Order: sequence, then structure tokens, then C-alpha cells
Amino acid sequence: MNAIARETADAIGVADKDMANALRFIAADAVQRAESGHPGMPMGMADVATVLFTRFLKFNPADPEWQDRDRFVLSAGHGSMLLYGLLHLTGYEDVTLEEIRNFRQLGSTTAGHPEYGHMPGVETTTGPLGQGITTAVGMALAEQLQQNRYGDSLVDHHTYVIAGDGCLMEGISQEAISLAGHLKLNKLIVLWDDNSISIDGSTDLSVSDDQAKRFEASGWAVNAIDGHDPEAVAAAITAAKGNDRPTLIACRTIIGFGSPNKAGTASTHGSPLGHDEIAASREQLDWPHEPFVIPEAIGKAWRAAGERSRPAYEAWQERLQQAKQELRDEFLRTSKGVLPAGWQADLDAFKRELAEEQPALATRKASGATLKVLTNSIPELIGGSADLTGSVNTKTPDTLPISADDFSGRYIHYGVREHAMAAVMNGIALHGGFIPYGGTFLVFADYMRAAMRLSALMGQRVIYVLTHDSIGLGEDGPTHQPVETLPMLRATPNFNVYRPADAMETAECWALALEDGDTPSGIALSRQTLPALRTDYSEENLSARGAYVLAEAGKAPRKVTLLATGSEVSLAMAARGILEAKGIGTAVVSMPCWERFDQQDADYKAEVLGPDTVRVGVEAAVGFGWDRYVGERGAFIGMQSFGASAPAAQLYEHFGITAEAIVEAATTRLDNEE
Ligand SMILES: Cc1ncc(C[n+]2csc(CCOP(=O)(O)OP(=O)(O)O)c2C)c(N)n1
Repeated sequence: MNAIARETADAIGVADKDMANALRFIAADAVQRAESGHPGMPMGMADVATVLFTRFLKFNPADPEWQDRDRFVLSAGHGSMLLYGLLHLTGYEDVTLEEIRNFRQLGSTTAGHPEYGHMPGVETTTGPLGQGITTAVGMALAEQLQQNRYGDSLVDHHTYVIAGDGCLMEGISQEAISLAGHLKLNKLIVLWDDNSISIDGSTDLSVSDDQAKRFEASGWAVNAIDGHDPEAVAAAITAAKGNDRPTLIACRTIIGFGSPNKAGTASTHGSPLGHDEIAASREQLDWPHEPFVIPEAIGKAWRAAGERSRPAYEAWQERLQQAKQELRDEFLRTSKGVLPAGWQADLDAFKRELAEEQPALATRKASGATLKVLTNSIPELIGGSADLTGSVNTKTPDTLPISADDFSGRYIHYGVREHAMAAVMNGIALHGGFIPYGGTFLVFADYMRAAMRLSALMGQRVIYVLTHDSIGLGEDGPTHQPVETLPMLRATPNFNVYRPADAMETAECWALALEDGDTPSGIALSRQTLPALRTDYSEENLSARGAYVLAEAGKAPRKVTLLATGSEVSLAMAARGILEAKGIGTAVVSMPCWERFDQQDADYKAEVLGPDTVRVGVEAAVGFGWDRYVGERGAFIGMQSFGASAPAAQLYEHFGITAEAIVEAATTRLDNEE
């Protein structure tokens, strides 16, 4: 044994087995008390986790946010009590016995699955299987990028993952494994809980993959060990740390280890063992202690494990103090997620240029031009795309490709792996030091959905560049034309959906996405060229309130309000021209971000929406959600079905999304009322 903690444990006569049993029974007893949860996995992986936390993991419970800590991701999130037990035993102050006793109760930090931001030491939210291991790839990648910038005296840590059979069955794991192997992320170490059990029973029911070969085929080092043999676990982790590739350690374990009648069966997976079986397990493992009582010597040995990295922590603080001021300041600024001075001025100059030139641009191109400015002034922006770089315009002169041989780049070629792209971006954001953005077609948000939902749940600044945002993409047809995707994203709490109408709004929406440190954003962008609508320079970011009057009614008082987003704002402007010519006072409201508009006060909303006017919503998507803006007197012009394959202009005609249709909808309603 190699560490202070082990020495302390030895000195007080505490064996690994005793420490692991403390963990096992905290988990089993908490699940029993809650009458809900998963005891099997923590009992099975307690030996592995004990070795990891007492001998290897670099962490400091007194400073859970220490930037150079090792990251630990419990990808098998259903085994949350394993993590809570580890954090409690190693001395995280906030992870009290009271919280453990309140496992899964309202208001406790010990949520059913580990939730980021609820408890220190929980590095990411897990539970949806496969997300954790993929998020960890992002963390391991961020570590390499950060080390490249700041050197290994400030950045040198590992990312450890515990993943189960379920995580490895999920499709996203293949994307993750493949990308990690390709990038040779050698500081990523996955401990696979190889227990051959999932909910339905034996994994034989559903899977016969040779996992070792699968990982090897993707460029990983693989080791297989007895997960109940601490020395084997320690030897495997030591070997993994020396590898030039990511490592999978297949830890053969018995689910529910120690339970005489249930171990090795799915019945330990998702329900309490039951009082009798816990009593029998206490006997079998020779653990006579009452629930939640940890014998003093064992508690002490665990706390010593929590103190173990103190010298490394202090030495790191010292190195940070001695680092060149400029480097230190930049490291601390980016780690805190603070944007650099000067970026707004650069963007402002770009806005002035746009006002001057008034370019007709597809908003995807406007986004590319904006990114050219932003990636130049914000070095922590890390771009990427899921193999659509030329279409989504996410690459800029400042973002050179990242590769296994070169982590000085800033652009990730994710390959055709949208789901991994989203989860990896979560990992990069959670790791800290960088702001990730990544592009694909809006319709493929469905492929990323599970990870996008976690960006929102965790409040991470991840920016999704989502182009080809409607039937306006044309010939590629309905498989590529989103109609229900905007409502799906808008229905997601804490997720801002932007749909800018022209180049100026695109620049503004990018600024907002960057400023929103706790909210992910999706920027929906057109494939087709759009006219410049915002032709005046405005210092104020007009998109910040989510919706604003782009053109007020002319001479006559406002009778009609046309509400539109993105590519349909120019249609609304054309309809306004016709209505105004008829003497009907018509305003056009651009609504680049509903979520922001919903947060405005009632007066502003009324001023914009014109509650006494006839309101028509226009968006080339299904109308889900528009009712609240158009009201009972209003109408919606958009899609009622999937799209079709044809040139874009024909599709707008075919589906009746035209200036004439808008005029017709408005005038019919006005006539009906008169
Ligand atoms: C994406 C997703 N699908 C389904 C579930 C429900 N679920 C939770 S645990 C589990 C089985 C996992 O098996 P394994 O990883 O082998 O865990 P163990 O039984 O060994 O604890 C399932 C299907 C989930 N959490 N996430």
C-alpha cells in the first residue's frame, strides 16, 4: 500500500474490507430507510471504490472545487448511495449523516440519482445511463486542453468513471469510447462494474458483446480483474495510469455482495434488501454495527483517506502562487467562467459593420462571421461539429483542429456522433476553463436530446449551433426539416432557444448565449439567405428582452401585430407592407427568444404584444406554444405536417407560409370583428 491513508488505516488496524463494509452498509441501510433505491451496485463496487478513494483519487473534501482535483464520475447513477457514502466518509462537511439518513427525501441533497450542484463532490448529474461515461470523455479532453495551455504544474489530473453494464449497452457509449480512443485520452480510466446483472436479470438475456474486444478495437487498453480483490484493483489502476491510451478495467464483481440470499441476482438491483436480509448480510460480513454507526477506527481511516491529498493540494496552491501572474490570472478567470475584458467591444465593432453593410446572409453564415469575432476575443471558446463543419459554419481561423497529437487546437471534429458531442460538451463545461459550442442540423437535436436535457438540468453554459432550421432548407426534404423541434426545445426548462431573424440579431443572440453562464442555449439558424432587417446600429442588445417591436405601425394606430421568429420575420415585414398599404396599422415583433420574453414584466409584454390588436404568429414550424402570444383572437401561420422535398421557395408557397396568407389571416379576423 502506498499512501498515508493506508498507513493510518494499517496503524489502527483497519483493513480495506472493513472500510468497504462501512460503505456497503451505509448504502444498504439508507436504501432500506428510504424504502427506495439501489443497494446492489454499491455493495458490489464497494471494494473497488474503496481502493480508488483511499489510494488513488486526488481530491480535497475541504475544497471540493479545487481545479486540479481528479474527477470521479459515477456513470451508474442509480448507485448514488455509493457516491454519497464515499463523500460522507471521506469528510465532505456538507454530506452529513443527516443527509444520508434523508436519502431520496424532499429537500435533501441526497437525491435519487446524483445531481450536480446539490452536493459538493458530485461532478455531474448521472442516472440516464451512458451519459456519465460520455460526459467524462469531455472532462478528460478538457484536462488535456487545459494542461496544454497552462502546463502540468497547474493541470495534471485523471478522470475516473464507474460504469455498469447498462452504460456500456447504451449506444452513446460507443460514440464515447470511439472518440476517447481516437483522441488517446490516456488519463481517462473506466472501472466497469462487470457483474453480468441488469434489471431484467442476467445480461445474457440481451447482450453477448465481448466488451474487452470492443474497447480494444477503439484503441483502449483493457484489463480484467477480480473487483473484490483490493490489491488487484490497485495494481490495475496503477498500470492504467501509465498507459498511453484510455483504460477500461473490467472489475468482476457480485452485485449485492454480502447478501446471503440475494447476492448475484437482479433482486438486489433496485429495491431495498429487506430488514431480514440486511440482518443476514451483517452476519455474513461480520458487521455487527447498528445502521449508520461507523466504528471509530474505521471512520478515522476513511477521514484519513480524505486528508490524503492535502500535501498535493498545498503544493499545487504554492505552484499557483508562483506561476507567472498573467498565466495565473488567465487560469483563474477561465476557471471561474468569467468572460475576458474586451469581447463586447469587439462584437460591438462587428455590429457597427453589419449596420453599415447590411448584408443579406443566411443566419448560419452570420453565425460563422460572429464566431470569427468571438473566437478571436474569447480564447476559452472551444468549437466543434458533428461532421457538418462546412454547413454549420462553426470553424474559424482561430480554432484549429484538436487531435491526439495536438491539444493546442480549439476545434473538435466530433465525427458523426451528435449525442456524444452534446454530452462531451457538458463534460467540458463542467470541468471548467472552457466554453464549448458545437454544431449540427436543428433536426438532429433529437439525437442529442438526452444530453441537452442534462445541460439544462445542470445549468451549464453549452451552446448548440443548430442550423437548417426549417423547411427553408429545401431539397433535403422532411427527414432534415424540423417542424416539432423548436417546441421540444422550448418545452425544456432552463434552456434558451434563440432564432435570430438576420445577421444583427444573430450577433446579439450569440452575446446573450455567452452571457448566460447558467443556461445552455440553442441557436436556430437558417440555411437560406435572409435580408438584413436591423439596419441601424444599436448599442443596446435588442434581443435581450426576447421580443421587441421591430417595426411599429405607420400612420394609422396599430390594429395588427405580426409576431415572428427567424426566417419568417422578413415575411412578416412583407405582410406588414401590404397591410399598411391598405391603411391597416401593423407592427412587426421579432421574437428571437421566447424564454427571455416570458421573463419580462407585464407592461413590456403588453407594449410589445399589443393585447388589443389582432395578432398573427408566424413560424415555419408547428404552432405548439404560440397560443399564449396570439391570444384567442389571433391566428398562426406555420406548419401542420412534416415538410417535403423541393426548393425552399416552393415549399413556403406549398405550405401556405406567405405574406399573402399572413395578410389574409389578419384581415379575416379584423373583418369578423367589425
Ligand atoms: C437511459 C436509461 N435507461 C434505463 C434506465 C433505467 N435503469 C436504471 S439501472 C438499469 C439497469 C442497469 O444495469 P447495470 O448497469 O448492469 O447496473 P446494475 O444492475 O449492475 O446495478 C436500468 C435499465 C436508466 N436509468 N437510464
